[in-house]
Amino acid sequence: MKNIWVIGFLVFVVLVSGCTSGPAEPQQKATPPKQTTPPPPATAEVRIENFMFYPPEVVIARGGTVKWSNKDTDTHTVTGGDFDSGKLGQGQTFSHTFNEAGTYDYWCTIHASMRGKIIVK
Ligand SMILES: [Cu+2]
Repeated sequence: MKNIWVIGFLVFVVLVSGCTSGPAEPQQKATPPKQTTPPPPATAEVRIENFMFYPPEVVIARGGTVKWSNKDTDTHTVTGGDFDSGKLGQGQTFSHTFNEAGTYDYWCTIHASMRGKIIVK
């Protein structure tokens, strides 16, 4: 009767070693869950309202266009290092396309406290 156990043990050893030392199969590596961060949008809109740019920070894809709309009755500008809307009256809009990745700070030349940022990825 003891032999049954020995044979069983041997079978077990063979099975286990067969599993671990068999032909190398492509290893199924446990991949971490894919990041589901959506790509930045190609366009974005910024409202100029109550002497603020909203949202104050916008992320867009490279080659994307941002459109600003002045909702205030006061005149504002959208002015950055290499773009300038000039004076925007109430209801006027300005669009700029960003072809280079980077961070673009901009402001209103009339109201020093008005600042915004475009991040191009
Ligand atoms: Cu302004």
